[in-house]
Amino acid sequence: MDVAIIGLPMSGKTTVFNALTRGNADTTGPSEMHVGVVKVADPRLYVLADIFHPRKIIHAEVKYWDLPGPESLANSQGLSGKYLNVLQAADAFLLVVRTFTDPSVPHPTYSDSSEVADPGRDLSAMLDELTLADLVVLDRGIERLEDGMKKAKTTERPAIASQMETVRKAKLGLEAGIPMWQQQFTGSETAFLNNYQLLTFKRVIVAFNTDEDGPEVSLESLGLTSETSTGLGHVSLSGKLEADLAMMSDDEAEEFRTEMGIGESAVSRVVNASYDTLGLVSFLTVGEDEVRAWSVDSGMPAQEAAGIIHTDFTRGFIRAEVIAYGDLIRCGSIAQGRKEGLLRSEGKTYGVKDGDVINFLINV
Ligand SMILES: Nc1nc2c(ncn2[C@@H]2O[C@H](COP(=O)(O)OP(=O)(O)OP(=O)(O)O)[C@@H](O)[C@H]2O)c(=O)[nH]1
Ligand SMILES: [Mg+2]
Repeated sequence: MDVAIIGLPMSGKTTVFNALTRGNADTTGPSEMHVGVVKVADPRLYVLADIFHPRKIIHAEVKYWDLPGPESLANSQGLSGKYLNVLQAADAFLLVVRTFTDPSVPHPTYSDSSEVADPGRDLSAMLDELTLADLVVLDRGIERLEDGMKKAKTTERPAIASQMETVRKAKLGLEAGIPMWQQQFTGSETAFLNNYQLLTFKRVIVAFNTDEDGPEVSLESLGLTSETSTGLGHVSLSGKLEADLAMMSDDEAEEFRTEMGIGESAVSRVVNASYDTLGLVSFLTVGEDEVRAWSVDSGMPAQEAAGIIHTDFTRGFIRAEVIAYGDLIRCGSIAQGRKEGLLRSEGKTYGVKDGDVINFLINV
């Protein structure tokens, strides 16, 4: 999964990136792009490894892309510059919002120290940037369709007219503050709109970057409209503190967390919020070679899930042998699971659930 970290300049994007990836990216110099990979810790893999003794344990991974803040907020091209391709390729956005009050860190727009931390205002500004970037793309699309219409043969016109109607409908929705993912379209409308790679089709997880002793931020307290706040994932974390902890050994960091009364690490909270927001689950595969976790949309048809392991597996799919993780652990082996009737044979359309241990039978 690819997650692009976005947010206003100086909101703490690179600091949060360092906290998540145990990175050491510079937060003092000019802003650059960074990429880092984080393993999604899944303790079930270790339990399975005790049974199967695989050569390797492979965790699911999240790749984080740290981007510079939008170059100019006053400019509608803010998010459509040279990083647009990274934004378009991302599966989700982690939107860092400043909540820390430190007056020594300047805000890009507000200079009065009483104004630097206003999470509701800054979150809305960034969500508006995403919407604005999409509106620019759609306006350009409408222009192109209008040009096409002028040159089109009579027989081609109805198709162009219906595409135009789809784009206008999407535009109206965006102007009413409804992100693309929340708008209702038919299958063919969605297929056409996907050509535009619109940013608000993607889900957003907000990371409120708080002071070290800062309280959790509740979305409800920010006075956002329901169109804006619906479906946003969110976590509160102190980027600076978490980046410091990420530099320590696991034991040291754990001790520190216990002493300071800080809960779960930022990494696992952000990953959990991302999985919840995107509706992702993990299925597991086991064998002598590797024990591995794969993340998929909850309920993804088994045939499609097989294609994540290898694209050829979709075509060659015969059936899936599935046992729930808990059942497998209780039985102690696949053979015992089969004996007890807990290993099920499932077809192409079976919806994959979290913790399914799956063996795909493939015709290659
Ligand atoms: N007090 C405090 N300072 C922070 C926190 N997070 C980031 N900072 C400081 O804010 C400044 C900007 O942090 P960065 O992580 O570089 O912010 P950014 O969003 O990546 O900035 P650009 O890439 O320039 O847009 C740095 O001086 C950080 O040390 C925080 O949680 N608390
Ligand atoms: Mg940065």
